[in-house]
Amino acid sequence: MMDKSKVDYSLYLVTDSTMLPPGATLVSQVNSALENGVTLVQLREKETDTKTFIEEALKVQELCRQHNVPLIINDRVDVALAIDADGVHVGQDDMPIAMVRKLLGPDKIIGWSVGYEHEVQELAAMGPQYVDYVGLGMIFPTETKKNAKKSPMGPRGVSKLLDAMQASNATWCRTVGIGGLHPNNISRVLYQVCSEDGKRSLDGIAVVSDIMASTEAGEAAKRLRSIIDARSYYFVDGMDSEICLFSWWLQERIKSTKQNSPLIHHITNKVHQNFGANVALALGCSPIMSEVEPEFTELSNMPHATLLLNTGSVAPLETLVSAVRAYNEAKRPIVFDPVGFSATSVRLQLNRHLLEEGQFACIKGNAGEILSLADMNVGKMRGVDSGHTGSDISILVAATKIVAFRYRCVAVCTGQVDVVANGLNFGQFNLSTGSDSNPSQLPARIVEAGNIPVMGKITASGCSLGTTIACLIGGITVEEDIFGGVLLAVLMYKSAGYTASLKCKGSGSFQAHLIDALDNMLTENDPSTWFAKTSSI
Ligand code: 3NM
Ligand code: MG
Repeated sequence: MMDKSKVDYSLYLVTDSTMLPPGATLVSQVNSALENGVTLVQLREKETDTKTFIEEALKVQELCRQHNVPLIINDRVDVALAIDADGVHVGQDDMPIAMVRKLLGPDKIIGWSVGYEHEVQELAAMGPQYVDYVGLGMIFPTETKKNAKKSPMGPRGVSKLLDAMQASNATWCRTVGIGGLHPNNISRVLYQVCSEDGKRSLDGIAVVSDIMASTEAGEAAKRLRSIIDARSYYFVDGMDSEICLFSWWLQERIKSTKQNSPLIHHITNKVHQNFGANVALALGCSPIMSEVEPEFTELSNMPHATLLLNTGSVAPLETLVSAVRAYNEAKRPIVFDPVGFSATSVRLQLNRHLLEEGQFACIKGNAGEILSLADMNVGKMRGVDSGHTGSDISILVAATKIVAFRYRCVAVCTGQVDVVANGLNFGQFNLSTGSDSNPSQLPARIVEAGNIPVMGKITASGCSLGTTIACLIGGITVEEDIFGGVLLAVLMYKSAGYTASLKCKGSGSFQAHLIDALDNMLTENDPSTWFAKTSSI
């Protein structure tokens, strides 16, 4: 007898015989998958006659039993009862849960497809006797589910559903993510998806095509298994997250930027393009401005390619989305600058869409943008850009930490005092139990160099901090980290601003001096002379 409280949901195979590659059968694919780490199998055969379905189900059941893996039947409660399967999975339009439970009895597994918060509320209202696990999706676009009524919710949408489950105390219910999951996005989904109280993450992932359509189903399952078991996600392959602020470390960092001369792909607003390119050149990097979709994949695969995505750009949403996909897939960092995050409804939608779907190494914004991103009351914060009081700073620190946590990134809030918060969690994720921390516990630092009013008199000075961050994290190689790189960039840029403000004769020459200062800082590489200071908060 299966004990349903002990089911391992980590790698859930959902079948579909219509996509089998030549030479493979349903049974052969499931067998290869079971031998390589799949922990749960669902027979989901929409186009098979009942008789054949039952024959196949019995064969799959025998294999599952050999591997001690539960077998779930999609939709067909009658088939599940007839063969004594371990459970049934139903969608929102299938038999109501209460009836399924009545027919199956208390010991079988019931899974339910959930895509919206109101469905989570229904789940919670039913209580623990009904649904054992939910499939949360769809996460990314997929060809597998024909005529899907839902649109992709991205990892962020899944986190919101976990928040709803926490809020309604649906703690008994296990969760798997589904929809468009493949080796190139699974680790970041598991890493990114977490309830905001830090207590709940996905129990596993469910895939159809990645295994069923594979000519090497065993290899496909093995690959997924190793990604899940690694419990880690890196923005740059092989990177760790030791933060070290000794001068020599900063010097090494700068050296590696110089040596690697990262390609800094800008998608940014017109006003920033020229300035950003000059800042990148001053920092020894190669700038490129491209909104040419067909070349994104090629660009993202160039050595040390890094994307600065500034949504003050006028590029269409599809262009921005495909840039994010290309860099996420190539595992190269993206610095996201959501300019005027919620200034208009169009921008809000565009920025939200990108945040729901992508994974960013760094999100940088001014106080207004960071507060909006954290869903904090912006009305109260009017005027924060000019002169913080002590309490203002603590609000900004709290908001920056929320953004860092929610989007699993390093978040930067710029202003007279810059705040940098680290939500990377050392690249680690857990299944089921959340992230070992909540937003308020994240490490954060402030960076200050006094007030530099002339900074606000030139255009795109904030955007060029984005460029600086992209340059410094673009040069990162193994063993080094994003948080340190972002912090270094913030320190460097603020110090350059301070130096330039002493030398300039007005805002026009300030810009030239700012570029000079960055250029000199890179050449001299002596962080002990930099003016800006950082402290933890
Ligand atoms: N259910 P693939 S998405 C069966 O959102 C199914 O509920 C979904 O297939 C949901 O792994 C989906 O090939 C198909 O993308 C997932
Ligand atoms: Mg169904």
